[in-house]
Amino acid sequence: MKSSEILFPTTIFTNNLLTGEGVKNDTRRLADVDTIFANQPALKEMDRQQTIYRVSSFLPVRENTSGGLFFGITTLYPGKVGDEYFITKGHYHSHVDTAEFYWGVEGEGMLILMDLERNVWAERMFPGSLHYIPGKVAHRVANTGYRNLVFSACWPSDAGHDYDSIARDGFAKRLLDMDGVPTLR
Ligand code: M6P
Ligand code: ZN
Repeated sequence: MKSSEILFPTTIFTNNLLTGEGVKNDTRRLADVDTIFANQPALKEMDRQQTIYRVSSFLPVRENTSGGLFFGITTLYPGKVGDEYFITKGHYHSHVDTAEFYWGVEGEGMLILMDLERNVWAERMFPGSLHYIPGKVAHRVANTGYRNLVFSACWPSDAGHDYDSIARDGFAKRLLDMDGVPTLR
């Protein structure tokens, strides 16, 4: 019984990292995500062991629990493979109808979105930008700046990640640095 008790939270969120119960930290190195980039010759010249992003997630319930929520904070480092900005893998949700919030915390970037008809568009990310990602929309983030891009996310615990569709078909457009201007091509 928690009646009248005053509790300390089991999980803490400081310096863009989570610590405590239910926390999972993942590191994505260039070697883990190299197939997502178009310019494979440019990639061959790069240090494939470099980390391109880190994800700290708070998973207070089991994966696939209906009615629960997950929380994450991602730090995406600045850089490019050829003209293409560093990006997250990107995914649809396995339960394709489920939505998600992303919001910008630090740095500058772009949230790249693609619907099931493969229409692609993007929203600018900056500290305080808030993004509602509806169901049936794949989402990936690009760092278009010179500093770390930090963004947070909140999604249903039964959403799941469908990476396979993106691994197979990619996004229909890429975000490229065209003379210093981020451009979808
Ligand atoms: C956000 C959430 C996570 C996701 C992470 C990195 O924090 O959407 O579910 O894992 O971004 O994105 P991805 O899984 O596409 O690499
Ligand atoms: Zn998602």
